[in-house]
Amino acid sequence: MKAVQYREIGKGPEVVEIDVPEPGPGQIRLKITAVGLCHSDWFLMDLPEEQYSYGLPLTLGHEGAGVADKLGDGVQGVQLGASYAVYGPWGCGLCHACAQGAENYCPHAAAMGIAPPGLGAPGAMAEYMIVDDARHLVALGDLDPVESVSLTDAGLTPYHAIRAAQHKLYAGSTAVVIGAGGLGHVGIQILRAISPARVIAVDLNEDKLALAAEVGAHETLISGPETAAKIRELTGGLGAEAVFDFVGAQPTLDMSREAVAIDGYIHIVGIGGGVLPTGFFSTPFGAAVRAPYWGTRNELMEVLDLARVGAVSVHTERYGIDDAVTAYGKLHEGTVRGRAVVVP
Ligand code: NAD
Ligand code: 9ON
Ligand code: ZN
Ligand code: ZN
Repeated sequence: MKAVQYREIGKGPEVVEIDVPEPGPGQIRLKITAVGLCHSDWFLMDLPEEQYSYGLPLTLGHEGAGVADKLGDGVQGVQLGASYAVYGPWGCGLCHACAQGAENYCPHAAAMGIAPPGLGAPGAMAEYMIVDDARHLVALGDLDPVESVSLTDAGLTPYHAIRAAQHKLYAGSTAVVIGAGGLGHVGIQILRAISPARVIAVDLNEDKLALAAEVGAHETLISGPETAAKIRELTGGLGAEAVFDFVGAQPTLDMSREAVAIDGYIHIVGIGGGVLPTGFFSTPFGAAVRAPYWGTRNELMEVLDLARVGAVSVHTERYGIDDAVTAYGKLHEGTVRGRAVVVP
């Protein structure tokens, strides 16, 4: 089968031919119907060898959807031929966090050698993939897999961050979304769907800001050294009750710190390598800073339900598997509008 793999440090993704995998006991083989490209794929492919820990060769793709194609021994509750989304942050399944559906915060996964597909385990950017357990599948039903696959990360991750800040998002409050790319453009829609907050979107790129306005941002601002002051101006000097930074680089973390209100929330979602000093004389009184990771299983169900009622939709660009390298190139240069999705 065809697969898109990262095989050699510094060489970027490659389309290769590999064997179709067989499901072991308890596992499910999916025939992939759609797989999203995330900027984290570039985060790991840009790492120097001494910091790279995802294994090689790595089949990419941590936003996956497919049709159940073959069941390993003992699998129950999965319908052959039915359409599923893959819940990516695989945990041990047994601990307190996993019991709450928060496998994204399983403290045992790494030590047990459990890694998410596409971020250690073979991912979804292939014609087939193996899912380790039925609990990592969520039924898509009638949802179009291409339109909805990115909800497993570009939807789930902002949803998880926004839900944790929801008590700050009362009528009259302001939420700032920094980075209106794959995650950000879905985050804006989630904010509009589940809160009355005013949404200010910030990006370096005018096209991304146009998309942000199209999907519901009330205000859009070009990102730069003056942006935090503009956010303060728009909020009568108070700042934003919640800031969601989908970039996480030093300039955007500085902006987040300068733009957040007293007792506000900063959620650093982007893994851009910046550091945000928190404490007296650095952040406003009461301000909380959090770096959330992905989301929970039940939150994935909820975000898919938001799509079912039409409250959230992913703007997608479709590519065949042979064009995956081109799509990754566009993601790297910042010219994808919304999310690039490969349809094998
Ligand atoms: P993307 O490339 O689709 O979007 C990034 C957006 O940020 C682009 O629109 C770009 O123009 C904008 N941007 C870049 N620099 C900026 C700046 N200085 N100011 C304002 N905007 C700027 O990326 P994505 O796939 O949406 O991922 C966003 C980030 O979130 C990445 O760092 C990714 O690795 C990370 N991520 C984290 C988690 C998590 O669990 N914490 C999950 C998924 C992705
Ligand atoms: O889902 C993503 O994009 C994040 C959570 C991946 C982070 C990592 O492990 O590189
Ligand atoms: Zn991702
Ligand atoms: Zn666990």
